[in-house]
Amino acid sequence: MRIDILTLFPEILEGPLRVSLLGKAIEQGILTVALTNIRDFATDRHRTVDDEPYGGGAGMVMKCAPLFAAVESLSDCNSLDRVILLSPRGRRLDQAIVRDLAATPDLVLICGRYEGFDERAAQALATDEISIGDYVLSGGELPALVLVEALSRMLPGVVGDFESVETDSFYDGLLGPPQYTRPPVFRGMETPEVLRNGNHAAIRRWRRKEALRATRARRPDLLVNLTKEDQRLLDEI
Ligand code: 9D3
Repeated sequence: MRIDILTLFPEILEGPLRVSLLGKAIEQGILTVALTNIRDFATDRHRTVDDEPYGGGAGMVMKCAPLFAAVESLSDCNSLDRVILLSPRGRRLDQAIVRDLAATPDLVLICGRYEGFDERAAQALATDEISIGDYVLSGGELPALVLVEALSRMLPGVVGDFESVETDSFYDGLLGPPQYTRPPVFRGMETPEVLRNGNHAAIRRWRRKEALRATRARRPDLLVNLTKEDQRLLDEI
């Protein structure tokens, strides 16, 4: 998969892209991420990328021309099939969107700054507008990173087999169960006996029940499509 990211602050993204699972995916060539500085496509003496909003008001708006030129410069290496604005006005990102985008061979992500984009960029340049949630950030760079990390985990070979099998087919759609590691007792606090006695059927059942308990308590909105067995486990609690 190839992702082009257009930003006024490529430095925000450079470090995180080099590290951990994401860094490895890029190093192994499973994922290619190319950063483009939008300012490189401003043509005036001051390399202007923003301007005052028509109609007045606080803040500045990102100009169309550098954005369009930056996107068009990618046409040799990117199909431009999906051009995504990271914007607080976008659809809120979720795993279904991540899954859909991960099936696209190449993406363009455009990070907003200031008060946002000229609406003509949203209309004529972008195919999608995505937000990562209802809180105010200073720009689209961290949201782009969130999206890239979520996408990278969907690519074959990025996440280990054990982890993906466990999370996708077993606990899918629920919060995870509580987890413990050594020592068995820490400051008087015990780990559940069932997790240490080697009865794998009992462990599976305990984990499913605790995943259901946590989901009902914290995220009841996620409790859909329950099996009869899930309903029975919930009734036991
Ligand atoms: C406080 C200014 N707001 C007036 C209604 C609009 C606004 C413009 C630009 C708010 C934030 C931003 C900068 N944010 C992003 O570019 C952004 C973002 C976000 O702030 N939250 C969640 N997802 C995203 S994606 C891009």
